[in-house]
Amino acid sequence: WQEALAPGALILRRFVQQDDLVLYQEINRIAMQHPFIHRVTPGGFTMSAAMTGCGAAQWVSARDGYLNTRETIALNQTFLDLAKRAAATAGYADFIPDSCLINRYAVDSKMTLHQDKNERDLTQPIVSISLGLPAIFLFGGLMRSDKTAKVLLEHGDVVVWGGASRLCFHGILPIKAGIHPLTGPYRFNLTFRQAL
Ligand code: MD3
Ligand code: FE
Repeated sequence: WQEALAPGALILRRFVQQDDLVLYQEINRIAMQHPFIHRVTPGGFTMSAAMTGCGAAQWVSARDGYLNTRETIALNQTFLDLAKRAAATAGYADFIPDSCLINRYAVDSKMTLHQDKNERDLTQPIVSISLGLPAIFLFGGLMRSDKTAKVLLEHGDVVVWGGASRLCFHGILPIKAGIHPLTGPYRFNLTFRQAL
């Protein structure tokens, strides 16, 4: 059950639904070692979504670029296998992620329009996994002012962002209140990247 969102962007609906419990447990295991933090943007704003992660490149209250001032947790095999399987399904057979960033959204948390361009090799895609409460994703163009499309991302959905979509502006509208059977009052998003 997959569809193209834009050139280079493929949504794999419910791709990880069967794996949701193990993913959620792994998120909690990571967060026990590295609690979720609210990052401060280059402009000085504290982000409403909290972040942790595993793998080589992690943000640690960074104002610019990836920072690595804490010992990182290895990318586990479950994460690696799912991310590689999703990328291969979308045509990226040689995706080798080295990092996973995990965002946690409570009610009203959002992510304003931005580009992901800190990764070294922008020919590598980003694989994103959504768990828990649904979100409305905003997907724009190569300029911030470009018109955006809205896409509903739900529990278990995976999106592979590569090619012409890799540098598109994107964001998340404020999360609506709700209780998800697995994650309670939160939405989680995992992004797999080859950052370094
Ligand atoms: C499109 N996260 O962590 S995931 C981020 O739901 C981020 O937490 C959002 O944007 C979230 O940087 C959106 C979907 C996503 C991730 C990376 C992209 C879409 C993308 C990179 C390029 C284009
Ligand atoms: Fe992003």
